[in-house]
Amino acid sequence: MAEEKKEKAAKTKKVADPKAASIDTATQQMISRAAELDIDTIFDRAVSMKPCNIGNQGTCCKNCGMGPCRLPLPKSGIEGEDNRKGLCGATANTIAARNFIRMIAGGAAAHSDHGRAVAEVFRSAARKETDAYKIKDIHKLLSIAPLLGVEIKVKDEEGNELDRDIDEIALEVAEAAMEEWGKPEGELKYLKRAPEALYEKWKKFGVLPRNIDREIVEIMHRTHMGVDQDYKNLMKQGTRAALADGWGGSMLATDLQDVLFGTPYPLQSEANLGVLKEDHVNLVIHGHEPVLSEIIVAVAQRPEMVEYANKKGAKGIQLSGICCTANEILQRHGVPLCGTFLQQELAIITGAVDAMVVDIQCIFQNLANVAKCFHTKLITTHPIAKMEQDNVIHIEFDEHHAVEDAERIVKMAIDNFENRGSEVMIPRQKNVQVAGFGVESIEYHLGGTFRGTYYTLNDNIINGRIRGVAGVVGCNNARTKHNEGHIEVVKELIKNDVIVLTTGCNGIACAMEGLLTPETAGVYCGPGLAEVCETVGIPPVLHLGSCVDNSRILLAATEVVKAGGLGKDISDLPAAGSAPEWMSEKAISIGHYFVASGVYTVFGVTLPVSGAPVFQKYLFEEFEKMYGGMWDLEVDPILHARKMIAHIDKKRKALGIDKARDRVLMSMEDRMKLEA
Ligand code: SF4
Ligand code: MSK
Repeated sequence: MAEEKKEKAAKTKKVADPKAASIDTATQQMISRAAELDIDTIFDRAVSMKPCNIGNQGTCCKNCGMGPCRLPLPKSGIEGEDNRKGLCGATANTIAARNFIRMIAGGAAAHSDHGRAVAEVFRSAARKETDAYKIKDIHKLLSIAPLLGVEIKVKDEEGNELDRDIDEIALEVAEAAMEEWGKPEGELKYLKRAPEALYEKWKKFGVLPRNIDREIVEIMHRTHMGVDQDYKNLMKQGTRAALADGWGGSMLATDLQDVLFGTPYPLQSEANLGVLKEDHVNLVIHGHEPVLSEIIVAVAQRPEMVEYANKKGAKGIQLSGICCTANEILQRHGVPLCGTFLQQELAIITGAVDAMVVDIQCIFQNLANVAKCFHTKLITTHPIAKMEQDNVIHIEFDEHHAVEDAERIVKMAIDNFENRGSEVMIPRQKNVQVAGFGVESIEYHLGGTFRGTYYTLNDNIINGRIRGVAGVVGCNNARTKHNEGHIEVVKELIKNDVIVLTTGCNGIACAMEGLLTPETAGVYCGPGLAEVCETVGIPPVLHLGSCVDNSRILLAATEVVKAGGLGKDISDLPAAGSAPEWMSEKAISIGHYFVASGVYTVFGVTLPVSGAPVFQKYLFEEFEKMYGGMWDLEVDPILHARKMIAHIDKKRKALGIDKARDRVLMSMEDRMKLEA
């Protein structure tokens, strides 16, 4: 009977259509291979399991044992008073706002805890408790020290200013940074890095974050049954926590990583599953924190390790990455990107991955089930991120024995090379990319050695060659076609002379598509942007790193404000934000700190607020009156990009620089569609 049932289930099992699942041919190929091998992937699960409609609308509350209370929007809509209530009387607005800010708390916690882990390693390095990490970028250390209240000069007895000892500065920076997570009073120190007008807005609306942890804890308190019941007041706390992420935890993570591991500068690499090599040991690194992967990169390059791999019959060791750990080691070492979030199972299905090492965030539990079908060793490394399956090896990483941990992992991958099955299938697709941009390199490339500022970028925005700036970031989402939204949005933007700053999986998608090369400019860009890119030799899509590196976008926008001519606040800039295929709570936190920093931010796929129209209106319209930025949702990628362009044009008009552009690229019909 059981066998019969199994057979029936196998016959009725829904499998993904590769062409409908992804625009990427390597991904399509591997989805087909998974089906041939009868291995279940996220693409199959997405076609066999529908999302919950009420959760999707944001109006399911399970914050107490009397629920879940489910408040779907009636099919006919709401006419007159909205009488929907949970058992306790919570309205749809309250429930949706609570759920929304709990997502912000989840995202801010993930980014900020990542930042804290880096700060702890930084402190160990500053205290000389570990030999594995050293301060690499002294210049950056000296630039952030004063922002954290650490003096970089001392006065001698005669009043002469002398340089302070670097180790002393590093230790004080480490301690000052750690304080930001839990200091008992005051506000986050980095908030003053924002344009003054923006800081004053935050102050006026009472959303200056006090410390990072407190804002997250307070969300959990306020959203507990029977506490905060006003969606506006709930969002005030959501705003505080999101700002504590963007201008706190994430920004500290980026800065301390740059000081420890080096500030990225542009370099060349490759992207997509085709970076795996059949005759090499393939070690794939996946997750978010670069503290372990940095050491793995160093260990894997050691001649004795390469020799060991040769002895085992491999030509060398090929490191590659998935998700944001990948972006971290790409931007500092040129390690190629193996794929985006949705390609993690597919990498193992090539049969060529000897070991996959994961740290935190965005890791599918199903990796363990897929790894079981192959020789791949799956290694978890973080005490807060383990898996229950028995084929998973846990090597707990610690900065005090970082090198030994990395050596064990690299050796394990090498030793496993000989266990590969004969059925290896690596797609050939890969593309060249230039990545590793940041606030400093944009200044250099678009400002030049003499000026070293953002004036040239501003000039090009003012004269209209560059119509505006877009930050396009975020995940893949299995509820929509893999990479389609990312690529169509970005192509539409650059076609209309909007320069794109990218991070996260959008950066990986663009790299796979070949959009991260200077040559792309001549193919896909409007004439203005193409001219600028060709003159300075940069791609029209600048890869700024991982999810925490969205803080680089905030700082780049601040530099543009400072350079002058484009208003006094980030909200004055002809700029917009986007996450076409978001899925993670971190994306909601990022989206909200962009909005609260003055950026019009459009999400694709879905947004869990549609079941509470009043709350949605608050986010989509009323936020603009306070912070200058607001949320939007647009599923169609072309309309998504065009809404961003329309906002950029609105800002150009307000600045009086709309006349500089004589080309009208959107037809009246297009505009009417947008206004409808
Ligand atoms: Fe229902 Fe109120 Fe409990 Fe939420 S808090 S589950 S709305 S009774
Ligand atoms: S990895 S958070 S899927 S961008 Fe940062 Fe990609 Fe989103 Fe994870």
